[in-house]
Amino acid sequence: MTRVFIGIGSNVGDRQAYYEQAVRDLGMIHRTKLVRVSPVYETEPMGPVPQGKFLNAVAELTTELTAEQLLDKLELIQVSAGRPPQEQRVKWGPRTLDLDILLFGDQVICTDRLVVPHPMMHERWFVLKPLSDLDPNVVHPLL
Ligand code: A4P
Ligand code: MG
Repeated sequence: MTRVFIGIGSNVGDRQAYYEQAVRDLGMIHRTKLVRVSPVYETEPMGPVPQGKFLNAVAELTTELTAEQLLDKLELIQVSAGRPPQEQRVKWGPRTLDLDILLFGDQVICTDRLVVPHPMMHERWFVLKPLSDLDPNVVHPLL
């Protein structure tokens, strides 16, 4: 079993509904258990693209899946929330639902598809605050 933290973000449409559906969907992933979710925060958009405010939260899971298998499930959940498939997206642009693997146990992964820990998590209040709500003693495996 691997302990995993997933970043949840939404800044398009009914953000609260996308968030709630994401939590339900995360709870239904095969060989995976949803442990708990952080409070939800409304946050100012970060990055180069002008866009609306986000709702952000972090979910804690335990899973028997590999990180790549879990990423496949997250991709399905995002598309079912109306997000266009990967090749049609604007990098850093607005999104109905974004699910990022922040931490996957203490694994360090760097492939074409997957970078874990998520590259900028340690600079982002909208990640660090909900993550520390869940567990203030979490340790970043690299920093
Ligand atoms: N990918 C690589 N590593 C990971 C990982 N650890 N978790 C790949 C999930 N996916 C990962 O992701 C593009 C590809 O990244 C995926 O297909 C996967 O193979 P994406 O979600 O389609 O693209 P993106 O979200 O635009 O890119 P990225 O790099 O995830 O952007 P971020 O870092 O999520 O930034 N401001 C606020 N306040 N709140 C936010 O949530 N989010 C962003 C997006 C910008 N500003 C924000 C927020
Ligand atoms: Mg993303």
